[in-house]
Amino acid sequence: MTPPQSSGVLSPPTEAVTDITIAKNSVKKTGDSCGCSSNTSANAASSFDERMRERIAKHPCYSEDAHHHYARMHVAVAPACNIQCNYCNRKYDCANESRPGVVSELLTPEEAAHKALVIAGKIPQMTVLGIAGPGDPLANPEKTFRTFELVADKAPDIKLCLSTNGLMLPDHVEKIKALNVDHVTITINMVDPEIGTKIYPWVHYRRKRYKGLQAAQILHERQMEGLQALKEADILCKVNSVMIPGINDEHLVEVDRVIRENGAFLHNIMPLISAPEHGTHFGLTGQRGPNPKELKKLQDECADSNMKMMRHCRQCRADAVGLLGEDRSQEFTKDKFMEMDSQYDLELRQEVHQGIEKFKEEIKTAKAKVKPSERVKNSPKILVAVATKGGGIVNQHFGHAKEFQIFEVDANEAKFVGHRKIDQYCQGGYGEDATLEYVIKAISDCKAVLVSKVGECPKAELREAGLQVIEAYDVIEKVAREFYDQNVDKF
Ligand code: CLF
Ligand code: SF4
Repeated sequence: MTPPQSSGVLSPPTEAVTDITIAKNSVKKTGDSCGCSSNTSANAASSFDERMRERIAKHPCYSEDAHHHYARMHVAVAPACNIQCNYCNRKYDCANESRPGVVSELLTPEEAAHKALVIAGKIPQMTVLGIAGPGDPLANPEKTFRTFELVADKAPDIKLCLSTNGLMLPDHVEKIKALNVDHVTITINMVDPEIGTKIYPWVHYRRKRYKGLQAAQILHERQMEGLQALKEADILCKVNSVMIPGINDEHLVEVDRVIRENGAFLHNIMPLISAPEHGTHFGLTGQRGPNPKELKKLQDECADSNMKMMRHCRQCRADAVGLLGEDRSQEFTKDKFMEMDSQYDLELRQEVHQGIEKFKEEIKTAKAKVKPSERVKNSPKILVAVATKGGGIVNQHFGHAKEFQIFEVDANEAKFVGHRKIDQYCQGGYGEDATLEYVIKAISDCKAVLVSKVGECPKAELREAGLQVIEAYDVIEKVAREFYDQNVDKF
């Protein structure tokens, strides 16, 4: 088939915004920009919606839309933890908010604040500073809050974010509010302490170690108390849940219901990543994680319950830097960033953000153009795999992709539903056959792969495996919907 034609290409909003180039389309306002896949009731007060939209518009985790454009960074200032999770090995970063098996460089609050200012200057689309480990931020409250104070003082436009297991959250909500931290994540894996006993062997609470049911009971009560307190303080709360097949997978529907009733804004169900080499209890006992199909099924089930569902989490590390799908932490190791000067410039940052917002409007226009005027019922749904460097554009060479974004497409829309990590096919200018086989396997449930370019060899093999190859440089949803319309009779 003929690939959908690009309608021309714009330059990035500023040179400082690296890797963001989008296709040019006429600007026309459309309504929703919230981004998280959701079914918010249509008659919700529009001023409330507008305020909410503003609060999440530049947070790459709280808004799926924002994650194509804005970056986050983490600083690893919080080494201690006060509980034990069976999927965690304390030699590594907190697995509630990080990929297991990763070790971050521990920083003092002063070093962390300097790093944040350096990166705010070098990557102006970095809008959020998160503290997510390597232990639990609220088991290290002085270091966590000192870091936030230092950054807020010098860089007031950076949003502050923290992620906690929740055990000490009720004690700190007032301070969190006072520091203007508007986004807090609690990892809640159960609302039934019996199930909790299979996940948490102990908790350390008020100078005493508790085990078994009592430990899980304390953790559960403190998490619920913390969630309530965040709601009362009007702080946006995301809940992370680790999906552990055979332990809490079926139970997470109930968790979803309870957290929603208690005011959580967003639910992020993450797959357990478990391997013997991580040295965790689950890794050593052979506990498996869910496959992408199982994860999506559970996410769909919970999304049906009207809860906003996060599907774009990358389980990033405690010193992550960049857009969610990329990892630039190695550019900013301690030996490097301590040699760099802070070039934080509020005006420049605001200019860059205005450019990004303009581009987002154009993307919305492109999406609106491929939307049918009336909703089509019962059209078949398919998946497509997309190679992108960000910006909401098909703009990456097949051989350079380290992940594919997965979009579910039907006659009405193309919706982001997840991502698949892969090894890069092209290494040192050559394609690896074994890698290609693995890549094809990772996206074998997709009907097409959308890329900016692909070599003849991998193209032939992808086609042989039943995947159509679409080469384009344009807005993802536009390319995906056009592919769908041109091939719908084959699905
Ligand atoms: Fe970091 Fe977490 Fe804040 Fe985001 S991450 S503290 S909410 S700024 Fe985001 Fe990373 Fe997933 Fe976390 S992709 S692991 S959800
Ligand atoms: Fe590990 Fe995080 Fe659990 Fe603490 S809360 S045990 S650091 S996964």
